[in-house]
Amino acid sequence: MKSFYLIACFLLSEWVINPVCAQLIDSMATSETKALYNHLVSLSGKKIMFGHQDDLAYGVHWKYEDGRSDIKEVINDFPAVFGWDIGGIEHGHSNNLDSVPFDRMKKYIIEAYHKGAINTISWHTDNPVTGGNSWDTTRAVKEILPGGKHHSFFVSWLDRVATFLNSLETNNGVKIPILFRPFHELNGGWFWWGRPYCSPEEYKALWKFTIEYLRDVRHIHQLIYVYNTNSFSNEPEFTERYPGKELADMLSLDIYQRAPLNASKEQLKNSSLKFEKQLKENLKVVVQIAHQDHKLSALSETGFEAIPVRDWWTRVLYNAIKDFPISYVLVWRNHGFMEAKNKMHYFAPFKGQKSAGDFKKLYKKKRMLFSKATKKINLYQ
Ligand code: BMA
Repeated sequence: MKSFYLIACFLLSEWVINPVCAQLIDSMATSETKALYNHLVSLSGKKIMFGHQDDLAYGVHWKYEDGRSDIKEVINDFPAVFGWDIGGIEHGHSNNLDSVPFDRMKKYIIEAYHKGAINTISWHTDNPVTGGNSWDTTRAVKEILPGGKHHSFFVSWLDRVATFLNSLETNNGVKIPILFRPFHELNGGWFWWGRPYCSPEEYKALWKFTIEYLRDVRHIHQLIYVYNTNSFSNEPEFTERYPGKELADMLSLDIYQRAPLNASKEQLKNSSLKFEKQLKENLKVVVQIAHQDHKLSALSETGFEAIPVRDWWTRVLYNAIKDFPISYVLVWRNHGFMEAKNKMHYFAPFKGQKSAGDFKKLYKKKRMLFSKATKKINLYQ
């Protein structure tokens, strides 16, 4: 059996995860979590799931209407991956930082599970030293590590995270597996846990403490841990803060295409070329390191705000990712009009949006998976 797997891997792609060596870092993971992980391992190199942040909660022109989804209104199917953010849970707030009520989020997460799809959670946590938000870059990491002045306060925050994650369960008491992506975009300079505000050792210590606290102290066994950087210039930048293969299950990248508002055709073309090039270069590093350490990989956040390019999905995004054995690609939230910035803020198409026709083409690609297909696979069994 082993040699069969090895040959199969070799034929597929040199970077596909080797199923013989792949193992969750939590040896006590629940059976549903193990099943999900095993499915992700066997789908690697064959399929890429499509994901969308806050998909069930709101869209560009609506909020909290049961059964709605901007994606569904374009392709008559839901995403295979649903992204959520629990920033605010650390205080026991009733809404997250983007004003999604946690009780609704919980309902959506359970709904997504029953759809046979996957849930992933990030945590835009406030700064535990100042009480400012994630973007308050006052140094804090050192202070919240064991021995630090704010350590026990930070642990009280982790307790709220643990309680929320543990509350995500079905009526039958099945704990819902979650791809958990804390302290994300770690090499950027915008969050308090970012590269300029802590040493690699401090970041790694924060990661290790968090994982061990949730897993070994709070006995949460339904998490798949996702290490995440923003786009990077070279491999050392990607691996500098990597906590090691005993402490992550999936390696992932966040990268966005950007262009000036009302960019000319020429500017859009150039920005697409630049984005595609960087995305490919970065993914190559991510999947190589993932392969080497027998980890899954993903494009955990991407998009082009307000999708100004009609055929962006197939010509730019799909072209760039199709040859990489990533588990999923997730686009960020469809907030709609942002008054403070006087611009539209959305990353998935909606009915009538310029790129909706091209998104239907993406939906038809054999390599892409949405929720009707994942339901058939039975990811949790
Ligand atoms: C950013 C923007 C913000 C939001 C944050 C967390 O990319 O969408 O509006 O608050 O993510 O979801």
